[in-house]
Amino acid sequence: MIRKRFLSLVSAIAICIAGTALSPAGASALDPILFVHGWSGSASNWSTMIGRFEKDGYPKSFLRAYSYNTSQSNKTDAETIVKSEVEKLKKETGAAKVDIVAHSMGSLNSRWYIKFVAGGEANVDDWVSLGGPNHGTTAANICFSTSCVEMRIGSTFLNELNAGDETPGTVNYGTWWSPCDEFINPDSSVPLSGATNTETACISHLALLTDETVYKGVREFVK
Ligand SMILES: [Ca+2]
Ligand SMILES: [Ca+2]
Ligand SMILES: [Ca+2]
Repeated sequence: MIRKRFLSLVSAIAICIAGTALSPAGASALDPILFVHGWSGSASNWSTMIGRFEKDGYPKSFLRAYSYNTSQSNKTDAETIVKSEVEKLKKETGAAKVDIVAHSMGSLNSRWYIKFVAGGEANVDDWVSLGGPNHGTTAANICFSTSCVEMRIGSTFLNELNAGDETPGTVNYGTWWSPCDEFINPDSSVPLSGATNTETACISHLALLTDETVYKGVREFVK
């Protein structure tokens, strides 16, 4: 009897060890995240959010923010900068896919990357848009760079980006939009057909970057 119990204890331990071996500690299921800032923003826009992801267990190497020239076309950004940053992040982490978290206009060049740049869709697991002018904003009527013209309601760029499926392929799309966003007019510009669209509290365009409730939602979404 004792021996039998001992044997079943041994096999229980063996099952535990085998179970552990199937998901070794350190082999994180988390995808690395590329953070794409908006018009006239910079990598430092993401400091608060990156700090929170680190505190919640993401390795530093999994969290990449960069600065780029936001006056040029979003197509150029997608084809050159987003593409090379995704590839660098994949290479540095050994990951097969990355997640993208974009603020404001970063939503446009990163979604262009997924939709039109070769290999883009296959490289992205989750895509997040915080206050993205996904269907344009009247705020862009008073600025005149190539990228601003692209952000106008009904621009050729947006018509092309939103033609057919707004959320193409196997990528998991999520948007967060504030009913009080002073830069996105109308506020309903942000939600995308085929995405999980979340209304935030009444917060400003920049507060989408630092709001804790938004962060928690994004963290769950990209897991
Ligand atoms: Ca879709
Ligand atoms: Ca608004
Ligand atoms: Ca993910």
